[in-house]
Amino acid sequence: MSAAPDNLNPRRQLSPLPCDSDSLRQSIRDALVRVVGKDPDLATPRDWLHAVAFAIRERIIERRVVTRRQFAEEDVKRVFYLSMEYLMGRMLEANLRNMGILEATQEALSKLGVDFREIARLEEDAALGNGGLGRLAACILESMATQGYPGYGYGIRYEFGMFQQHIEHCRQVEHPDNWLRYGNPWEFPRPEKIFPVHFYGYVVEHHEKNGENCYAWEDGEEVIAMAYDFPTAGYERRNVNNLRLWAAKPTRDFDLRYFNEGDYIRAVADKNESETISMVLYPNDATAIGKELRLKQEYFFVSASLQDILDRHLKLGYELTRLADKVAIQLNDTHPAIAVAELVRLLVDQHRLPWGQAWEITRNVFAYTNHTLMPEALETWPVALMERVLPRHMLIIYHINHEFLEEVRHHFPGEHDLLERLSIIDEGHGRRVRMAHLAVVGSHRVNGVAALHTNLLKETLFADFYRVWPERFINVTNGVTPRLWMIQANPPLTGLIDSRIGTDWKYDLDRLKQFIPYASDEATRAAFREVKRQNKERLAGLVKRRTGIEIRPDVMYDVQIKRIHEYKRQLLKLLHVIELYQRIRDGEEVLPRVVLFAGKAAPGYQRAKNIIEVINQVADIVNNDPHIGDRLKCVFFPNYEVSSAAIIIPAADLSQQISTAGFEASGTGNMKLALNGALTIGTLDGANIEIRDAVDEENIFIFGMTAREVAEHRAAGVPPGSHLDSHPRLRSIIGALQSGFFANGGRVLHAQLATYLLEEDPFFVLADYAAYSEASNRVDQLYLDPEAWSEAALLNIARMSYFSIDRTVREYAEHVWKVLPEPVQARCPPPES
Ligand code: NBG
Repeated sequence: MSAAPDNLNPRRQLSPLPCDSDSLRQSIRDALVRVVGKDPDLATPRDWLHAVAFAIRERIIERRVVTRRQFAEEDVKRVFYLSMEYLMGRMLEANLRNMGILEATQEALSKLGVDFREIARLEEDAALGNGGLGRLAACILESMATQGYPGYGYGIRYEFGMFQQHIEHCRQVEHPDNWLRYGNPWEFPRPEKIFPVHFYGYVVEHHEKNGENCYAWEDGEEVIAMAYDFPTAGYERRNVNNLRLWAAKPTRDFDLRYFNEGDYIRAVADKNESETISMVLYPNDATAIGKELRLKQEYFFVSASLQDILDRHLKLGYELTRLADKVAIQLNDTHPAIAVAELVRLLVDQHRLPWGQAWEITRNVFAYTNHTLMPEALETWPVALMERVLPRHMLIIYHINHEFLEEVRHHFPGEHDLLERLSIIDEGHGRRVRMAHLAVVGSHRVNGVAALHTNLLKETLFADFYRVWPERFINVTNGVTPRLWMIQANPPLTGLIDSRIGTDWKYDLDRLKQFIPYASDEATRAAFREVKRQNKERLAGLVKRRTGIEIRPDVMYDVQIKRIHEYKRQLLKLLHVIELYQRIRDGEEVLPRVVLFAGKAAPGYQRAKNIIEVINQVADIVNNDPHIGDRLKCVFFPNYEVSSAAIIIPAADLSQQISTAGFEASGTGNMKLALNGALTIGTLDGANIEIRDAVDEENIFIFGMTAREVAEHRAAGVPPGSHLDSHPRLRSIIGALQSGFFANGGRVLHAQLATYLLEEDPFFVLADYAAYSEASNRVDQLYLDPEAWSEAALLNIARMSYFSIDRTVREYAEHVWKVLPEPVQARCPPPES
């Protein structure tokens, strides 16, 4: 590398592209012709979208180069985030805003006669994730860039992301998400950044002269991981970090053997088989999957990422013994937990470090975030499968487990049960590898994602580990990025806040506290109601386009938007819709409202799919009943994704966070909604508890059993049906399901759901119903007083600063990663210069 200053070294000179609207217009038009290859006279809106993306990415990548150089020069410690999922959503507006050139670009486009809104809507969501876990990963990347942390994301470039949900005859129908159909202008393919990833085969043990054993992993198959880079820009032209996604490629395009034998078809078939590894995202939210392909995906991206990390470390001139000084790796849930064994393998087998040293480095490098307590969601792999697919890793895991259990035996002599419970190998269920145990043993920090969740981890799932290593467990409550979830999603509210307290809060959400006094200001409250009305009109337009249902903008918008899962209790809300329907039919005066559900059900999760079907059938009856008119509308909004969330959330008045206490690790939708001035009706679950502490009890509607009470209730074995005895309304709601009143001829499903509730009800819908209905009445009472409601909503907004993802990332940086921010300062002109 040359030591000459950049301005003297022609190779290192960067003359940043100007960012004023005239220059942008020029760049966009040039990109249209030279990159997209279209005559402006013939260009389609999608051509323009791609032209803008190409013009913008030139500017982003320039910042990336500057950022990378500064990191190299300053000898920084880097953090690598390993995640199977990134729910990035649309990139155009986020990139423009974060680069500080949104307005200039809009102006440039309007001079070119192109409608920005129209082309922005054409962009496919990058939906490489299922739900909260993937969206959290995206928020963390954005925050690391905004705050200047040297942070890198690693994941998989799935050809097909989260399925597209269509509703046909009330049912969810899954369509493939072919998001790369038109190409992806944001990515930089790196055909030279490739790493081999090995599967199957067997292990041969050699005895070396120095008495140590060494192992060779032989035969089997090899797949190539090829990098695609997605630079991610921090807010206001700060650092640009990189998200590197791996695609699987065959080792050689065609297997020459088959090719030479004339079996062209076979050669191509092998090629396609390698590529299946990065073909599709597993739809999987808190439900178990045990598929060989999934294990291969996990290992594939982990192995490529670790090889890349070690490669970079060595190229920067560091010794491997210093890995933990320069590198922190975060395991996002157990999906990448095989990384623990893979790093040991690379250090011991490839780089020839002694076991003890490799193991110490490994434990100091990794940290693990747990995102769920649901036992069926905790990954375990059959030992036999692991032995076949990753034979070397299985040996390493045995070795790790042996040393670990020896250590435990030493500190807790005589406690055989403890050893069994802690073991990485579960001997009880046909021998399985417990990936969560591997992650805990191989990490120096383990965190839950909300205070309650972390406490429950310590008391239940990881109670034994907590006994062994109490200092390893910490809490880092989740957060959300205000750039997307406020500034981009809700311009009218952003404008209102700016007009009252200035714009500093955008850089430091703590300053949102200055907005608190405005909650008691009548003019601000009135302005807030106007903001909500505008956002509701925007949503009403979208609902009409997507579902054909007309909704009024002048009623309460009551939303439950999240994956469909029994524990999240969409059924509880649905029973309440039936209650409201019956009360209106009984002639009662009921607060007019729109109830909006949105969310996908994992394709193999039949009960969740049934819930969607029943919601849609109830909605059909409710929405078309002339007795009801527009006093109650029930909408199932199809294909919930980041871009539609950004339209629903700002319009919501009421946020349903009604999971069975003890089951929702944190929730982040709860934060986004409160930040946008929706009031929460919720259980004492996940981050709801911390939201209550932040906004104060009187500005949130808490109801139902606590996690402890749920456990007691379960232990007491109360028959679910008994809750009907004291609640005649609940009896008639269940009766309506049993009779098939809403079923439009297909009674069976409704009757089945009723029986399920009466006899099983594993998530205590009936037990919590009375409390929920009572809390909903309190909600309606407050809503009838617009001044009081607006005050509470404004206090929710102003007191949400704790839930900024920037706070979350700072906590990880300080308590887990030990990395410092390295903000890029100079060398890039401000956009308008
Ligand atoms: C989810 C939890 C949510 C939490 C997100 C992000 C999984 C496995 N877990 O409650 O259900 O907010 O993770 O931490 O998707």
